[in-house]
Amino acid sequence: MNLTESLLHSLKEHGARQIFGIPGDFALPFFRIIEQSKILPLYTLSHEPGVGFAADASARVTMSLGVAAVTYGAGALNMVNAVAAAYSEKSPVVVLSGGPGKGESRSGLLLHHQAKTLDSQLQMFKEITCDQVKLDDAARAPADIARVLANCLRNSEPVYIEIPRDMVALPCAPVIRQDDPEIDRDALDACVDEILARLSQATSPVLMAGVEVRRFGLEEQVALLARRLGLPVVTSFMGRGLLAEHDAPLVGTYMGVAGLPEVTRLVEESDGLFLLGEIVCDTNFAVSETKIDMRKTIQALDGQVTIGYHSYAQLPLAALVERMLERVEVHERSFAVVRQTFCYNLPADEQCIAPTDIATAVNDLMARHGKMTIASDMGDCLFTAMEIEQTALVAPGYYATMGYGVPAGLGVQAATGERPLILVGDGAFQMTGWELGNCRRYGWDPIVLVFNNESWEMLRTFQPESSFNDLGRWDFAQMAAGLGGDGVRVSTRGQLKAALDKAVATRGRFQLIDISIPRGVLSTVLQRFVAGVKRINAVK
Ligand code: TPW
Ligand code: MG
Repeated sequence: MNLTESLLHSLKEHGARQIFGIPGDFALPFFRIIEQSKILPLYTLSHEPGVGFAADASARVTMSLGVAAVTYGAGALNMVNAVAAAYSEKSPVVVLSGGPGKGESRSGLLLHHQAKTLDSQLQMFKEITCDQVKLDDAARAPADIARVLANCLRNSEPVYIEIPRDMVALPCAPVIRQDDPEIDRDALDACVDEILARLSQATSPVLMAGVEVRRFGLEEQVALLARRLGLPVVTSFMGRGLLAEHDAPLVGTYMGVAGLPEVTRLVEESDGLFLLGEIVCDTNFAVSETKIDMRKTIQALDGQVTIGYHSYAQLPLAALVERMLERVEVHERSFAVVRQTFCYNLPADEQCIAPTDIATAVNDLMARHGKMTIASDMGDCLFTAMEIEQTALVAPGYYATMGYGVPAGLGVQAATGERPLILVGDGAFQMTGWELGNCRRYGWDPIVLVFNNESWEMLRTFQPESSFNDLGRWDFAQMAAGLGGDGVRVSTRGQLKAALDKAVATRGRFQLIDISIPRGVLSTVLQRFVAGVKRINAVK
């Protein structure tokens, strides 16, 4: 076995299902081994941000490693934003980068793709990954790979592996997977005692489920725990889509001033808020008029539990949930939860289309044809997704990068084989929409809804006086044919309905619906968000 094969087998053993990538001269040798060894399928895309986003989405949707393979410098540095997004939203992406051979590094010449020093790239990725290795020693490589991949899964954060191009084919031993570290059972029990006592003293406890619940594959256990404890469950904006396929007492999505008042009240008035795997960030929590006192909550995140003013270190979420389930008596409490309601039955009339109509049309579609996984970009499309019934969702709800939606949808279809629904604004489509051109080669056929308001509308909402937010009309429907798919432009609700029906019925080619939305027309959720933010800012 050579070094690259040893790495590929280990990636597969740790849960990777495929590799997304773009080669370059520093990466050609290891790409050759990826292709010839057939250990993992390789999907090449067109631009490195797309590679990073596809790998990130595949990690999120399969709850295991996503792999992004690139060349040194121009390739890897093109992917910094996507990896930063994965880091901040806790997606376990493995960056595989080619690198200068050991011999070349000593040549004394500057090498092409080199930024400042030969290690500049490694230094940059240190900032946005939880562990790194340069595989420049074949004897040490198996232990290094085992450590890095274990950390990737344990922390659910990206890692960086650089392969000098003259190392790829050296003989190498297989990687032996690391055992998980021992857990301090006494600390775990003390922690569980304290949490259960707090929750039972509270008059209105609430469980808020965050992305770590999905990253660590705990949705079923958390749904069961909530039922046993009789706790209503909410997700955050970032956690939207969690527990959608599980029997949890799910009330809705907490969005402070932008959310439904009953969900906002439930969370903000709770005297026992249990944040399970929740990223404590502004998009999840800053949009509130009543500031939540984090010191009064119970927070389990990043392998530690914080209760009030003290913390228990090194308690992984899975161990915590498992122990809580063992400790809570087996009978399940039934209690009434008021669930969010959604709109159905879009009239097939001549009216122009508002974002909320798209949510209704998607609800109709899923009611008839079954639920689909949604990949959404940043923009009003993501706020509109909050008006779509609970279904699996991958989206950059916290880091909020544009360009995510299309490549994420491709990542979802590659990883699961299932046809996704992609929601994307015209501005974001301009960034990464071209990646759809790769669908034909691989047989992917996503349904793509472009929210085309000829505008950076979210920005206009906050600063209406700036005309630089006008984008002009791009005819995305026309472009679809050139990219190997079918495109149609719609501007009335009747046309939207008909186009969606046709898209669902047509398999084998991507289906793009370019939806004209008048400028200034926002989803109901984004309207509430903007009004709320303006209210909060007026008080400050
Ligand atoms: C990579 C900043 C946030 S929202 C937005 C911009 C430019 C406008 C989005 O326009 P789009 O959607 O896609 O047409 P909509 O509904 O608002 O009309 N660069 C990156 N990420 C972000 N978030 C920005 C800039 C931004
Ligand atoms: Mg737009």
